[in-house]
Formats: sequence, C-alpha cells, structure tokens
Amino acid sequence: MIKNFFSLLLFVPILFIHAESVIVHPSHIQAHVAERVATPPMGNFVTEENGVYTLKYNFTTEKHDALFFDLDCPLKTAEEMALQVNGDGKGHTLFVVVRDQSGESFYFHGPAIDFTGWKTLKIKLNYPQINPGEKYASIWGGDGNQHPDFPLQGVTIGLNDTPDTAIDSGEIQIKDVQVK
Ligand SMILES: [Ca+2]
Ligand SMILES: [Ca+2]
Repeated sequence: MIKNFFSLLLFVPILFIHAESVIVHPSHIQAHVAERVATPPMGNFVTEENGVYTLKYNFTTEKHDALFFDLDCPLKTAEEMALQVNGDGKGHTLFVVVRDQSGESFYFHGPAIDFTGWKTLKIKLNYPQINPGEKYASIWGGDGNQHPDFPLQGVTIGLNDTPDTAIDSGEIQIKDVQVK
C-alpha cells in the first residue's frame, strides 16, 4: 500500500504536464522586410507538422529582416520559455513576444542559432521594472499599462536576421515549446 501511495505522488505531476500538452497551429505569419512589417515575401514559410514548426526564411535586404508567427494559447503564467530548436548554424537570433490579455506585447531577445542539430534552449521572460512615465521600446499595444496581465493571449516566436545587414536564407525547426 505504502509503495503504491508513493508511486501515485510521483506520477501525478507527470500526468498533469501531459494533460496540458497541446499542438497549437501557427497563425498570423508575418515578416519584417527592411524594418517594416510585411506579409512574408517569396521564400519565407512557417509550417507545422506533428508539432514541429519549420521556419524557412529568406532575408533579402541590408536592413532589418525577420520572420515570425503567433501561437494563440491562453497561458496563466509566463516566466520562461523552453523549446527545442534544430539549428542551421547561421547565427540568426530567436525572439519571443508575449501577448497579454489586452494584446499588450512584451519583446524578449533569444539566443543565436549558431549551432546545427537539435538543442534545448531557454529564454527567461524577465519583464522590465517600469518607473512611472517611462516607456520601453520592447513593450507596445494593448492596454498600454506596461504590465503583463494574465491570462496571456499567446506568444509570438520569430527569427531576427543577425546582423541586420545580413542577406541570407535558411531553415530552422522548433518543437516542444513549453512556457512556465
Ligand atoms: Ca537584412
Ligand atoms: Ca497590460
């Protein structure tokens, strides 16, 4: 009896995690082309198959280019994102945007994809401490209170060309996105 009791305790959290696991299809796929938001130009795609997101990017200008997509999924908390990335070793940089209840967006830099093969990456979602009257370029839209109001609408994941002057194309894959 005692043995069974402890087994149950061990398994409950694991079952709980599995119950929360869902496949979210990418939506609202957008690009930055020469610093402007644009519909993804030729050669840019985001697809999902069996929970694996494939980003095929084509950065064509000497200014800032990016490719990004939304995952609409209500989240009660967001302090860290963990995800597995199949890198192409080209050194472009991941980013995450958290969208709160009102649609207010909070931008976070991620690591450079300077490796090839699958790797688990973690991005800390440290919301800046805002003093009254201060505005942060990394926060925009929504209710404008500069506070992440939960539950979130979802997150945006993207790839920034690094450096901005880069003209390059490639492909990365992302899976097992976890927000906690
Ligand atoms: Ca560029
Ligand atoms: Ca807010």
